[in-house]
Amino acid sequence: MASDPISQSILDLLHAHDPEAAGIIELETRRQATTIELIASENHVSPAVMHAIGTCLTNKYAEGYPGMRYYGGCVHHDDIERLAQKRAKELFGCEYANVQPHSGAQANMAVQMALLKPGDTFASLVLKDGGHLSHGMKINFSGKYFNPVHYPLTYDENDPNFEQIDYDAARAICLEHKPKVILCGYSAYPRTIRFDRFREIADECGALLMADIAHIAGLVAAGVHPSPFPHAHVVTTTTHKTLRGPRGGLIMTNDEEIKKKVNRCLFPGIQGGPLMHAIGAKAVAFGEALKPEFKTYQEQVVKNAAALAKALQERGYRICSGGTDNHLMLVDLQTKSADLTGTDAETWLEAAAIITNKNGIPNDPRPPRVTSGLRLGTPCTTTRGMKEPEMIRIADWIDRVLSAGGDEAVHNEVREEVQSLCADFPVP
Ligand code: DSN
Repeated sequence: MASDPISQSILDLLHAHDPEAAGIIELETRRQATTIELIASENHVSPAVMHAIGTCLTNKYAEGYPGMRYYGGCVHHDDIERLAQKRAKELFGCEYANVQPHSGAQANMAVQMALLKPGDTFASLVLKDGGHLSHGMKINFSGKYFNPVHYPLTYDENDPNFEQIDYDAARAICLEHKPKVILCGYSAYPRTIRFDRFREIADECGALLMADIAHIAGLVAAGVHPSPFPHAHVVTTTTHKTLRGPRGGLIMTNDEEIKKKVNRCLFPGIQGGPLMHAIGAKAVAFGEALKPEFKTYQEQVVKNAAALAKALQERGYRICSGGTDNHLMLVDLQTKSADLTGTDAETWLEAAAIITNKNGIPNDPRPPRVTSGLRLGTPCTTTRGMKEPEMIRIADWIDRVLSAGGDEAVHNEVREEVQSLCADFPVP
């Protein structure tokens, strides 16, 4: 039941060849079609991107970079990688792009290895406030081999910037610790990032500015969030979140010396053969993102997030920082019921065909496996063509499920309604 005929014929072929694997993939196709996906870091790619990643480009070793490979037979691989680079540079308005990172974490690792020596200090937002594992978590490479110091959010409820980046405190911490790199860009931060402000701080303390725009890349490409260029010295991203490409990473810079170091650190520093099928699909996705429809899509992503946040607020849920400027929001479940945890909310909503992820909220009293929050995002629902009226229905379903607790009858009732909406808004 894939929604385009080519995907269906590929599934049919797979069924004839390997029914066991095909059966599992078919079930996942059905799961995606019949649930509402609110995980902020996911998206539904176009059939063109989906097919590009399933091509013969996967057959080839192409270690090295275009024109400088360690294997013969790379002529078309050079062309597809150059095309992906050219489109990435046009999309983000920068001089150099490395399209080879297998993921955002690999991209971050390559940049950190390029700009820092073991033991060097860098500044970032801590994971529990919305950062990422690769931004200095103690058991991640970034926290083991380097010395992260963390800048805070504003934790004073009476401050108009409550739960937003405290730029003055960030400046003070950076001036005190003199990090070599300041890292901005986050995984669970609903507000606009002031790249210009971070660059001022970086200049003042002699640091380089690194922006990880994995979550907001699509918004940046479409001009609905300020660009990290020209402020950041180096920018990393994933390609599969709001950017709506295949799973993978991307590194960009305007600085030739940084480009050289980063390229060497990525290959041969931490990666071997690039995933050329993913690079082919990145080229296709970047081509889509250069079209005017992509801007309209991203504008709607932001409008939908605002509508969902407002509808939840009207139903008694506190949205951290008071709202959202981008594609995601953090819902403080404690304001609905003191006993309600992120784990329960995620489980009950999944039973009702609404897929979310539990997420810590700033100053969360509960541990990360439990949490007091949900992170919700609108990239997937918007890709399916849903707009503000559907966001209000979704808020209503969320409230019904969470108010009913573990009541299975309510889960079943809501699931039927959700599935009926899904049928009207097919996955591409
Ligand atoms: N795991 C991703 C997310 O969900 O935000 C970050 O890489």
